[in-house]
Amino acid sequence: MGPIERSFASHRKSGRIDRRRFLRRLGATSALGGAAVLGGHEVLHGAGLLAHAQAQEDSGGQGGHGNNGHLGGTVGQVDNARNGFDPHEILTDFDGGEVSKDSSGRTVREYEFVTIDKEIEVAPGVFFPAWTYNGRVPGPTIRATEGDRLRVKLVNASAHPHTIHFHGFHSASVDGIPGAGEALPGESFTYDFIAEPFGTHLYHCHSLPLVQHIHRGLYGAFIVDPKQGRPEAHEMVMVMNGFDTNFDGENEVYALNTVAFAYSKKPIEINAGELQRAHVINVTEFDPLNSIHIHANFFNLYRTGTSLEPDEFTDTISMGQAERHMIEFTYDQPGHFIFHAHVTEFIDLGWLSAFEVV
Ligand SMILES: [Cu+2]
Repeated sequence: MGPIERSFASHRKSGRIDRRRFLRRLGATSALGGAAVLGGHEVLHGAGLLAHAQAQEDSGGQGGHGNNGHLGGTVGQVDNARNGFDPHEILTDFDGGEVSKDSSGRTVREYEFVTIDKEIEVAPGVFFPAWTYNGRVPGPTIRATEGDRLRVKLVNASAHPHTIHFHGFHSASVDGIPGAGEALPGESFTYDFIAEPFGTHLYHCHSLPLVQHIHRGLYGAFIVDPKQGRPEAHEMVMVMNGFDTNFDGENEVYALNTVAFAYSKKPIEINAGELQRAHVINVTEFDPLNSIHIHANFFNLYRTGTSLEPDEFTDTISMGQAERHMIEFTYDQPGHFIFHAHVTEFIDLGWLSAFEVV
């Protein structure tokens, strides 16, 4: 048994109610029409997560809603309008900011990020008290070209101090840590730096306690394109995240871009023969690893997106927290192809997705 397995094993023996039983109990509660108050923090009502998957297991694994009912899922729909964001839009809404040129002719991209405390629905009927950049989790996907100047203004409209810490090169004064770029409630701070090196990066809050500030939802993708560009492709951002909805130090819900099963209930439509490029970023707290595996295909892996040539050709990659990679693949034939975490427990808890290749 390696250190990671040992860590999982000791975690499970800790005497807490494990998260599967938690969700099954929750399903049973909601089936009786009740509402659950958990940990003094959360009101969860109508939750069918896992209970549905379990019911299907019990009935021989058949039945189902959507395209992958036999693999589990949730009953009902998350209200994207109430959340204020749609995972299907987050996939491709690259934000180039407010663009201008400085006196030297350099491209300047300006952004305003407002931190807002907001309850979001991460699975049907399962709510999480998030801290957000601009009301969404993950935050806006910043997209720049290597050498562009970024000016990102953080406006803190929440109840806690926050920062934006960018992975990439910048001066110490804009590192986005307490003492160097932290905005107290009601205050603001502007991070001004050059976007480099090129790659698939991330940003996140770095106020203390760090686990709280990241896990609550203060993170997002930061994509820096190489000056010479890359081949034409359909690009997507996939942030692997998890939510500890009862604040017991374990995630109860896993997802790509926040909403459990969003892309298995409504698969991502892609074209056969078209190059797909996904920027995959792991921000999952409380678990040492997350992973991605695509079915019936392999991908070219560009580690951290910092190279023009692939590092590896594979179908599964495991990632520690803040690790991120660019993957490229093409489906030649139409069909329904799932992709998911290969930390398989996460599948049942929401990290199951699918492509509909047309
Ligand atoms: Cu914060």
